[in-house]
Amino acid sequence: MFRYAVCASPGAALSEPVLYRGSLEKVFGFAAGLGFDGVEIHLRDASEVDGALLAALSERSGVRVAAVATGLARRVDGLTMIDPDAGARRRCVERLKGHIDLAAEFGCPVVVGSTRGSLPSGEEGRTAYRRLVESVRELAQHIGDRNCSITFEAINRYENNYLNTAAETAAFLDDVGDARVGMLLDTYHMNIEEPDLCMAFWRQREKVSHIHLSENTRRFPGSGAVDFRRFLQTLQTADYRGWLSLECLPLPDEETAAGKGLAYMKMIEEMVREAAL
Ligand code: LER
Ligand code: MN
Repeated sequence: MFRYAVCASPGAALSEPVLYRGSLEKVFGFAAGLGFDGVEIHLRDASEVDGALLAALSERSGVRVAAVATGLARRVDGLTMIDPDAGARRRCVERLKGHIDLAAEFGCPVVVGSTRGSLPSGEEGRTAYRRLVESVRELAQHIGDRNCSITFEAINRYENNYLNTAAETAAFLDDVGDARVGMLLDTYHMNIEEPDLCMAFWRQREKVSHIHLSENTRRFPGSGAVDFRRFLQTLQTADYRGWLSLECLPLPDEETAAGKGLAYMKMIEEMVREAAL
């Protein structure tokens, strides 16, 4: 059985692909009611949430904290690990260490992606890339031997101008060279960047530690053109053990998107498992 999570955030803008906004009580209540196994929490800063409250809500609802995501640190506060200003780079790395400390309390991965920024051209770009490698190594070292990891996301070219495909991201992970850093694949970004989603996943299956699900339109699974049946078949063949996290726009509204998206994925999973018998 795959494990499904839903993305939520206390303060994200409506344009962000998270399904639930607002109080954590509401988020965990909805997630439990709909049958999700986990909640992926998107935060600009770890101080936005109280770790003890999060632990109590998770315990009470039986819904796990699936991941802590960091992209809002860039999209709201403009922080990147490649900023030409050394002070701004440091603020970004320290901010992400806060996310790691929170995630480590729950033994879950930290999603890192948007804070890589976009590279300038030429020598400056090569310097910025080296800074990114160094920063991600520093973050991995910050994890130490705690039960946590970084899952680094391949993101489409319109949001970040490098590390767009699974293969490019795999080469970056080789440069980082730390087993605590794996790969996140997101079907929305893959649909833009990859000729074949299943092949892209299959080639990097040893590295993939987390998956975001949404349609080509970034709406809930089952409302668009992504072939989730073939995708789940591929995950099953690869014996994928990470989370499947619904990272979709709250359209037409959050409950419809979360409810229909999860029901669709579970139905597809059942079909795939029965076909394999
Ligand atoms: C973050 O997981 C992501 O996929 C970004 O595209 C959010 O804008
Ligand atoms: Mn994503």
